[in-house]
Amino acid sequence: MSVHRELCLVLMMVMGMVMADDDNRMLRLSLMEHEGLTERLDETLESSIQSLQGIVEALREWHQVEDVNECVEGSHNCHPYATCSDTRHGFLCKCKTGYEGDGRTSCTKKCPRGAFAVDRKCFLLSDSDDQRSIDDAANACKRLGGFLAEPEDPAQLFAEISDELNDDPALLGWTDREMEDEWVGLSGRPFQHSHLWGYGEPNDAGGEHCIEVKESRLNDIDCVQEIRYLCEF
Ligand SMILES: [Ca+2]
Ligand SMILES: [Ca+2]
Ligand SMILES: [Ca+2]
Repeated sequence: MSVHRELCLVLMMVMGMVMADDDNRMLRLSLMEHEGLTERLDETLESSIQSLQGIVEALREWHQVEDVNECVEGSHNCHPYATCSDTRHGFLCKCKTGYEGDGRTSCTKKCPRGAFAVDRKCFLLSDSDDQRSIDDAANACKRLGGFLAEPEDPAQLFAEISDELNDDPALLGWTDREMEDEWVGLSGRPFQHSHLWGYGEPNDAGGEHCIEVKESRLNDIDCVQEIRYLCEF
């Protein structure tokens, strides 16, 4: 082997060692990076497992708590015009048919078009040119799905509709035509609003057996008289 060839071999060996050393450094760096990533993955995994364990524990506790029927024991807070349905760990409130609202704080009567709700009832005042006597008015209300008004709280109703009435009288559904001074509703329900008669009324002047509201007071009138009327739903 010539000296020249030996020298070449030595150089190649040295270069090989240098290159191998570079490869090792790269490998070490890559391993360090990999270890860091693995550590971070482990931490993430551990924290996820802890979260899941927390959820499982909460679900277990939730299932262990004994449910109560709030609707039966009366601890629900459904609106008086709503129905209560028991559910696991709670209850549901739904407004009754004909009412709308959230079932807890409100359930208001769904009124026909043009009518207004007062004290959970709907009332519709006839147009000013739609004037009828008692039986005709009662039939008109019936055709609309209601009846000639016999409000439970007339004072509140009259206050609410005073603007619409604009001091016009309106016919209501009470009469004493069967027996003088024995006032009853066309529905048969008793009349309980004697405190609302106007001054000197009822006076049965010439035979007055029907009732109108005028300026928030009651007055007996002749039943053939045709005036605006109030329907109730
Ligand atoms: Ca329940
Ligand atoms: Ca009378
Ligand atoms: Ca009168």
